[in-house]
Amino acid sequence: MMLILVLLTSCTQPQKEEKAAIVVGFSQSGTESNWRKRHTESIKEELGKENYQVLYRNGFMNQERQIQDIRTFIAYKVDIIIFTPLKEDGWEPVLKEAKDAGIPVIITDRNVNITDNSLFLTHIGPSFKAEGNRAGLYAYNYFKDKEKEHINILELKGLSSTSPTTLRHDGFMETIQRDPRMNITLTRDADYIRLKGKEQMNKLIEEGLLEDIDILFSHNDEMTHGALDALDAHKVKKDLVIITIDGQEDMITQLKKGRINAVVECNPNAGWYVRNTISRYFNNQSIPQEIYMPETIFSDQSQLDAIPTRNY
Ligand code: GZL
Repeated sequence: MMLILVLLTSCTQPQKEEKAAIVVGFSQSGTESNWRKRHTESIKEELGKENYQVLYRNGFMNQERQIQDIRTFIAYKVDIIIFTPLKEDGWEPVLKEAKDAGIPVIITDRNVNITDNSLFLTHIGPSFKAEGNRAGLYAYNYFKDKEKEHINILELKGLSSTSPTTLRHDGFMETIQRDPRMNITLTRDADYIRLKGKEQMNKLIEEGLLEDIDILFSHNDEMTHGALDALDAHKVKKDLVIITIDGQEDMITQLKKGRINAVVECNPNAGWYVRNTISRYFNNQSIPQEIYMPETIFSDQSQLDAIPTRNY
């Protein structure tokens, strides 16, 4: 009797549907800096706290590869796509494919240059223009009470046609124009890469072009490290105001040593914001079109021993 009872209940009781785990496709642009590595870790760590299945692809700074990665996610029918665009253009077709497949897309860190905002759910990232503003404001305040006829600036720029490079430059220009003595007299591209920063600075030193430069404004810490490597290699002893962006631990160390003047923070810890946005999406809660990360600036005016340890 008992056996029949067990068989009956087990057959009649519907098997509890195991809710399939949400599948997240995460396409990262590359691994060019410690900042980027932290950005990746932060997102993976936070998504790991949910029982999501995460498919991670590294685009190795190759947009074509990244587009293929996103197409793989679409073919795999993931539930949502997170991606950091290497550059700002060329994304419309694949974002349209994702939309046609009914897959929402969250853009993190760098942004895309598209007109149709329905092609993505939201952008989660820094305010690159504000970072440029803070860098320029530091430069302006540093020289405002100093007697000097001209203030010449060398700008080490990140990868071209990317939102951080464009907006950091625009933000910097916006604030230095308060001082007519200030001008960017030299610009070099180093793609956010340490070795390229070193190569560009080596060339400028060898060509004698560093002589008239008062300020180095560098779009990220990796390129600044490269520039410092070149200055050391050539034993350059020159008063140079150095302003950099990211806030890597090893750059805060240089700030504390007095080697550089200001580190504008670019917050890589997007993980919690991405996790929260995915949760809001699947719970049908509202999501703003733009989610900015909190950031600040550390400089020789800050209480250096109060700067929180960086996790990148
Ligand atoms: C900015 C990010 C930039 C960092 C660099 O959010 O895209 O790319 O500033 C990184 O370190 O290479």
